[in-house]
Amino acid sequence: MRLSRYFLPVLKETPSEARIVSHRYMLRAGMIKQSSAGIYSWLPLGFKVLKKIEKIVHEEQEKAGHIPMLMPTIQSADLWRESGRYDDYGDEMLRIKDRSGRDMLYGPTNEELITDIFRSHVSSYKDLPLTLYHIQWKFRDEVRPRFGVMRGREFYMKDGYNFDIDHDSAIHAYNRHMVSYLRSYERMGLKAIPMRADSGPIGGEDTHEFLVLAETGESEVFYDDRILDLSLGAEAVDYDNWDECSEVVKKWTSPYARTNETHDNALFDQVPQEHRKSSRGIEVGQIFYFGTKYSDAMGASVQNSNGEKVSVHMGSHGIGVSRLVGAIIEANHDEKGIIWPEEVTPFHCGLINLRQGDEQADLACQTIYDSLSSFGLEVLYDDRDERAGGKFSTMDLLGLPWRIIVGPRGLKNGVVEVGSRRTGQTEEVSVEEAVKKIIQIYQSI
Ligand code: 5CA
Repeated sequence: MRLSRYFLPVLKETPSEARIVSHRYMLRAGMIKQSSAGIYSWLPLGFKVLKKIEKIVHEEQEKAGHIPMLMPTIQSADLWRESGRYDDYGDEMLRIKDRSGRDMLYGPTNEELITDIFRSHVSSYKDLPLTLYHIQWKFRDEVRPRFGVMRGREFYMKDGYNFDIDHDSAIHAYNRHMVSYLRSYERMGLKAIPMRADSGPIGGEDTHEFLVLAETGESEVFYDDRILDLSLGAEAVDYDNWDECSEVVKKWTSPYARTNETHDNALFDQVPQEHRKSSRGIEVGQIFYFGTKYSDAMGASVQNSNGEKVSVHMGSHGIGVSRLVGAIIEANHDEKGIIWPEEVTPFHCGLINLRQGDEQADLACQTIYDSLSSFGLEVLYDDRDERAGGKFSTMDLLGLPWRIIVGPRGLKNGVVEVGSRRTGQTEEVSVEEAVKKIIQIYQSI
């Protein structure tokens, strides 16, 4: 993409309403624009990142055997009356009347809708286990929408729902979700810690939140810092294997890690003092097992192998897709701007032409642009007729992990500069080597 043809409304001034760094940078880098409190338009650059995160989530869910679908944003109140949550949910639910006076609502989550789909079509244990999920906009009329996309009123969420014949099978689904979530966050370059949490209005006993440590996080967290040494890495986990999934979950849930809602001082005191840490965190996902809460209330049952009718065991599992954009920035930035991890960067490489209109420089840039593009890499080419300083600071703000700088002086010596946004390290190499280097970096991911 040529910057001269893109829509990238970069702000020079720091917007005064933005109190945390991710919100500031998202506004300044032209990623989002507020439309009303807690509701945002995703401008082209922000939209690209949102889609990259969504893609990772889809890929990891499908690997775990979970099936994608799409449910509507607007739901009928009748289903929520069946579960009893229409009254319980309170002012956070946006309630709407259609032209015939029927009560509708903008979905804050989808347990009722999915349970209705399930009970309409599934009646035998032979169709289980089943996990369906979608990625869809949600609305919660938060008392205090703030921090940009971190606590929005309208936000993009992956929510998945498992249906299982018994407790054991549902726990396997819970474990599969934990593993696939850990995998997803790792791919986004994030360290997210599963923490025992409180289930709130969703209900149920077993629940973990996934928290990314950040000073600006809204949750207070307590943990044994040895959990930070854990990573899934390349470890293969067979999602169909109960024991394997359970082992991973045991490993990740053994060190003490809790949010303030479930924090237990006596237990925490048993962690050696040098490993006892408390800080703040951003909740980027939560998984729940709630047994037969919704299936009992809404009559979602199947025949088991003895021909008896039993309520299915369920859980629901959410990832804050739009919140993740902010969380990734909170975890990856410096005073100049964002530093995108390679997996979610909106463009793979920035290209700066120091002397637009110089025949050699223009030609070298075009060669680099075409070569990287033909490998399927996305390049943001700053081809504007602007001073170098302005181009550098825009690139720093946008945070593309790699950049190539092309100027007439370097070209005279047969070199261009390749630089890493994260380390600031640069090297001078030929045009061909620069292209090769960027391709190699992305091939290794
Ligand atoms: N039904 C369950 C699981 S699908 C559920 O709704 N869980 S949740 O309430 O924990 O939401 C899932 C994730 O959505 C949260 O972990 C958080 O990352 C994200 N989220 C929740 N509220 C907001 C909000 N107001 N703005 C942005 N993201 C949010």
